[in-house]
Amino acid sequence: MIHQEPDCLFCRIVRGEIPASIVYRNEHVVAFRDITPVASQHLLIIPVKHIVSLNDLAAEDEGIAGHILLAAGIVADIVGIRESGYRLVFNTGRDAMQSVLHIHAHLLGGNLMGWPPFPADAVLHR
Ligand code: DGP
Repeated sequence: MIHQEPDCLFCRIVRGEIPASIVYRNEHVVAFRDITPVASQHLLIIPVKHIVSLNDLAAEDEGIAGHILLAAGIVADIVGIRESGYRLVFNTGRDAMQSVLHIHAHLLGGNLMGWPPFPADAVLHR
């Protein structure tokens, strides 16, 4: 039995209790459109298993981590950005402004992006 949390927003999307625009799923991951897109194509790829963040990945989750990465190319193909390019972002913790505590990869593309991804006047912690 895969671990899930009853009240986790993304676990509820996995279980179909909250509607989402799902573009791909297999037994390990689900990919759906972000409700507040910040790029022309903005998908979230999440594991079926409830894992809070990258910090909480255990050695036994090695396969899940791989399935998230493998899904990125598949989902990019489905939404038509595999060749034009895309970015995969795992917001983790406070400074990265992670807001949903179920690990998710943001798949971003469909338009030219800047680098670095933070404002030029950002205060750097040294
Ligand atoms: P983060 O800030 O990295 O934790 O990203 C969480 C993302 O989840 C954010 O871009 C908005 C998205 N999101 C929040 N609630 C929902 C929802 O109910 N449905 C969908 N599709 N996306 C959501």
